[in-house]
Order: sequence, then C-alpha cells, then structure tokens
Amino acid sequence: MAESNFVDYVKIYCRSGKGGRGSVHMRREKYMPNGGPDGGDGGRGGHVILRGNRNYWTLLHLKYERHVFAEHGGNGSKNKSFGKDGADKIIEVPCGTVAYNAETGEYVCDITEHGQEVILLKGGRGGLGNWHFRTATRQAPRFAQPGEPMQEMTVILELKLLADVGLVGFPNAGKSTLLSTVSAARPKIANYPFTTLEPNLGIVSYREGKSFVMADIPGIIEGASEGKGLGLRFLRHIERNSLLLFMVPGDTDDIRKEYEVLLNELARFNPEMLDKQRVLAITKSDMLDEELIAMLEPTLPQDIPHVFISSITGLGISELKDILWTELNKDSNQLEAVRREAIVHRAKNLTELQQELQDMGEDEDFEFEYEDEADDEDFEYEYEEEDWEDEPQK
Ligand SMILES: Nc1nc2c(ncn2[C@@H]2O[C@H](COP(=O)(O)OP(=O)(O)OP(=O)(O)O)[C@@H](O)[C@H]2O)c(=O)[nH]1
Ligand SMILES: [Mg+2]
Repeated sequence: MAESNFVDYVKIYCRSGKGGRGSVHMRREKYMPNGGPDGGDGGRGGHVILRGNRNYWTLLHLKYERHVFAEHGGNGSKNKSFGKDGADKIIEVPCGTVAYNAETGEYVCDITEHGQEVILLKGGRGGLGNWHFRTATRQAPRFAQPGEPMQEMTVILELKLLADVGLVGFPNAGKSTLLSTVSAARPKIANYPFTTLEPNLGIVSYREGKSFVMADIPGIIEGASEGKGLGLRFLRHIERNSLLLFMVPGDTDDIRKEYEVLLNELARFNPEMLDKQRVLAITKSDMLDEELIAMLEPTLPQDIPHVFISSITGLGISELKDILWTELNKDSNQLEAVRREAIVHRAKNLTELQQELQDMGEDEDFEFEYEDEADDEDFEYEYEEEDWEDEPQK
C-alpha cells in the first residue's frame, strides 16, 4: 500500500514565523542633537495556512513534505523603519481534509471548500520599536519589545472523501461491481475479499443531467472499528458521505444480522454515523428467484428503504437510483448543506494514533534540527553605545 497513489494520511511538522523585534535606536543627524528615539517595529512572522483546493484529490503532493516553516518577521530598524513581514506558508489540501494535532490526537480544523483558508499556526506579532515608548518624562527609551515567539505543531492531515453516497458492505459484497455499472469508474473487481484496497469515486448520472457522487470503499468486517481488516483506515471516508448504501449479498444466511453488524461497526467508530440516511441493497439478486425474494422480504429491516439488485442483469438498478436520489434530496438531507455542515470529528486516542501511524509506516519518530538564533526570553538588544545621544540635560 506504501507505493499507492491514494494518499489520505500525512504527518507534517509545522512552524510559524516569529515576530521581528522592535528596534532601539536614536535619531542622529547633523544639526539635530537629541533627535529622539526612532526605532521601528518588527514585522509579523509568517502564518502556516491550510487552503482548500479542488484540483487536488489526495494528499500525495504532501507525502514527502516532512516540515513546513513559515518565514520569521524582519527586525525593525532606525528611522522608524518597519521590519518585513515574514512570508506565510500555504499548504494546499483537497476539500475534505481534516487536521489533527499529532501529539494529542485533538481535532484542529476542517477544510471542506475550495479556497477556504484556515490559519493553522499564527505567526508571532512583531515587537514595537522604542519610538512607541517615548513619553514626556522618558524621552530616550532604551528598550523595545521583542517579537512574539513562533508556534509549532506536528499535524496529521487526513482526507475524508466528500461523496453523496458511500457504499458500505463486507468484502466481496459487490460494491465495486455496482460502481462500475452505474458510473464510468473502473475499479478492480474479483471474487475474493479485499479486492478494493483504496476508495474509488464515481459520478452516477441520473435523469435530466443530474448526477451524484458515489464512493466505493474497501470492505468492512466485524471488528473494523478496532482496526481489524483494513479497519480504521477507511471508515473515516464513510463519515463524510451524506447517505450510506448498505450492501448485503442475497445469498447471505441472515441479511438482517449482517446489516446490523455493519451498522454496529460504524456506530462504534463514530456514533454520528447513525444520523445519516441509510438504504439497503440486497446484491447479487440474480441468484434469487421470485419466490425466495418474497420469502426474504419480511425478514429485512423495515426502518430503511431496501431494494433487490443485480449489477450483472441490471435488476433493480434504476429503482435503486430513484431511491438514492429521493433520499439524497429529502429536506433533512439537502446535499450541499450536509456536505458543508461538517460531522463532529471526534478526537483520536493515543493508541489509535499509534496504530494509524504504524499502518502508514509513519511510526518512526523524526527529529527536526533547526538552528535558532538567541531565544527571545534572554533576548538582548544590540546597539552600539556611540549610536546614543546623551539623555537630554535638564
Ligand atoms: N452473480 C452476481 N455476482 C456479482 C454481482 N455483483 C458482483 N458480483 C461478483 O461478486 C464478486 C465480488 O465483487 P466486487 O464488486 O469485487 O465486490 P466488493 O464488494 O467490491 O469486494 P471488496 O472490494 O473485496 O470489498 C465478483 O466476483 C463479482 O463478479 C451480481 O450482481 N451478481
Ligand atoms: Mg471492491
């Protein structure tokens, strides 16, 4: 999986710029004794900013980006000159990216729209120059403010695909086959579990030029919420779909039970998943005859719409599309609204974090070495004594 182009998880060390220090300087000009303080302000340190960009579909472009540093603000100087603001550092991410603090697992922010910008780490403010501190009784302040320090954080960026319909089912349930039947996507299909190792998106066209996005997600098994199978890694892609299409093959012993196992795994992963609209498709129904279908009907869960389908013969496919479209457009589920109104991204616990990092081959700790000039705390102003006029005599 390491060579895959589908990158939905990266860890990056980020650091904003520190503010430039204010200058301590006295104006010195010919015929201008006692020129007074004229030390300028330091510039602002650069921010680290996340920006949504719809031209990116994965986090692949960030895979080898181990650290991101914004520029420090320039120091102020004489003649009330401001220091230069440090350049911001913008990290472009696909829509649907969620940021977590890698040390605590805490949720930080969420980018859902193209062009949306969130300041991940603020650059330090520049310090004020001594010019600001002149008063009637203190005409030659020999001090200025240091700039504010920089901020740092190791972030985990996670992509949660934004699709309208997410396919939820055990491995081999026929999810990829359905996607290839209703859209132009061509995911790999085979008669063994875990054929699909990464999510596939397809656009399903509906009547009158309308369409919706369907996400084929790797199969889920019992215990997935604890990391079994492909587990946690892909459950998060389901979080963002506005409607979940559960898929259970028609030849399953107990269809209802299998549906409940799936539902339970989702709920354990994030209870909010239960708030999503659900539809049940009984797949591979070409293997069932009418009599069997009639027998199965009453045993199915009655609280959600269901439909018998076959991706091979086309049975029930247009009915399925109708149901999906109707459900997607229900008031409670206005597409755009649901997409925008983000689900509550729960924080990660540390065991989970470690496991994820391990899965991603990201468990090795990486250390950063960077040179840093004098710490702002024991900051000393450098000035040459001869730059100073004597304090005004009384
Ligand atoms: N008879 C019949 N077989 C089907 C149907 N849909 C899928 N299959 C077969 O079921 C097998 C699994 O199909 P996939 O689409 O790869 O299943 P999947 O759910 O994507 O599986 P994973 O990717 O492993 O999670 C394949 O051999 C398909 O040919 C159907 O409607 N009828
Ligand atoms: Mg598949």
